[in-house]
Amino acid sequence: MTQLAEVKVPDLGDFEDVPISDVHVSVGDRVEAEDSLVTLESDKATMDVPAPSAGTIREIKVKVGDRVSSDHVIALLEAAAAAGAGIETGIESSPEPPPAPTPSEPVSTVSSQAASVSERAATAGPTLPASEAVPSAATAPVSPAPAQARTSATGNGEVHASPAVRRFARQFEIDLERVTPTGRRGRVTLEDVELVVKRQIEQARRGGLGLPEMPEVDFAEFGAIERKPLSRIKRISGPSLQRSWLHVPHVTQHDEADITDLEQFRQQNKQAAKEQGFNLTPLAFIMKACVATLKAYPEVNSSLDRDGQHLVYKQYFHFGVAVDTPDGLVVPVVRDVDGKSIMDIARELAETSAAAREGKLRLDQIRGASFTISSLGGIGGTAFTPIVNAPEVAILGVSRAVHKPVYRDGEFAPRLMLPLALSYDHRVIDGALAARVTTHLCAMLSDIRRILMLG
Ligand code: CAO
Repeated sequence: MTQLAEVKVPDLGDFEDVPISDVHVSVGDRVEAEDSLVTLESDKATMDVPAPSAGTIREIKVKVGDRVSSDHVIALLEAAAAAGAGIETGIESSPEPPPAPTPSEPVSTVSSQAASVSERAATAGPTLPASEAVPSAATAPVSPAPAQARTSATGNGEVHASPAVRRFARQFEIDLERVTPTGRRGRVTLEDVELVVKRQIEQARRGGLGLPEMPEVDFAEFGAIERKPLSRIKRISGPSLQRSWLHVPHVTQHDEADITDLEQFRQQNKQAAKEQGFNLTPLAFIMKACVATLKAYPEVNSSLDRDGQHLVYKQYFHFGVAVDTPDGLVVPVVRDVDGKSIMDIARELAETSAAAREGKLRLDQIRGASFTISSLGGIGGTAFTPIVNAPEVAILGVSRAVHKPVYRDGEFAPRLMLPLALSYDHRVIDGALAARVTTHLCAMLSDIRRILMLG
């Protein structure tokens, strides 16, 4: 004969009218003994009501939000042949009274697990609230089935985890579906979630990128060494370079500008500059050309707003210029490049780079850049990929100009080609825009008249 049995809320001790936070089964579901049927969740405790035996759910008498107390009937279970454990009176009563339930996992296990999590979380990060413990485990008599915190596989593809684990995961905003379960029958255990929490804390500690630690190497093992402190500049610039490198998705666009005519013009005017006490280098022309290009493509002179949803377009053209000093890289700022003549820029470049090398820059001389240029042209090299000086979104790297045979008008001609490398923040600048920017810049530099027209 079919045996339908009432599954009741076990003795909850002092707890009454506890809301049901989850119903895990539907009518017709086959369940195994101890599968969680519903979860009760008060502000002090969370507990599962498990199936007392294997069987099929024939009726569900509660829904999420219902409030229940001890002995409230939550479902009718058609027990499998030899079942009966924990089932209250059979409606079509079974011939034998059911034996007392034997929980496969002592309830106290949950409390001790929760405690161990609390202890570890306290050292690693936010602490767990006391409500994580299951008071009924310690105080309530267990009848007819224990208010135990466990969920087991129901074969429907859901994540299986106890309420304590679910609650813990919720508090740390961990998606249980992304936790690798190691428990019995594919259950997610507290330890599994703890592992994820630990990893996230570790990740946050390393700037959110989950970088593996660099191994420590004892170089003295391999030969003589000398240990010297980093310069103050390197100690300051290092972390900010690393921050930019890690935060900004970098791409570098390369191009070459034909500066043959520009160089001719520069040579014609070098002496005049020298007489005024400074060197007229290609950099002053490049800076002026950059103003025109940034005006044409204002995104390059922008920054991402802190909310990540807006761009801040700067209507000023203050250019950082990377200066190589004996103590490391310094980036003084030439302000309002748009309003200055090429000679003025060259003069200011000479002054600020001298001040940088002497360590005499004031704070206001190194702040407020909207775009940066790093020129290694005076030193050598064919190309490099500069790091964006975040929160700026682009930086121009300039390498040494060399004469190359360029095919023009049906023949090869020697032209002075200047290698350019525009590194940019790909969140703000698309590749197509970057290519347009360098093309524009090359056009400006290739025709000195265009730069001179800028005033
Ligand atoms: N191609 C060919 N020659 C170039 C050139 C280029 N791209 N750039 C400069 N030159 C020439 C100059 O014209 C000058 O020669 P002349 O005296 O015959 O005209 C010579 O090289 C030296 O120039 P400079 O380097 O003294 O002057 P600059 O204006 O080009 O650069 C400054 C100034 C401060 C940027 C530079 O001195 C400097 O420090 N560069 C290093 C920047 C750096 O370290 N960047 C790396 C950052 S990432 O780690």
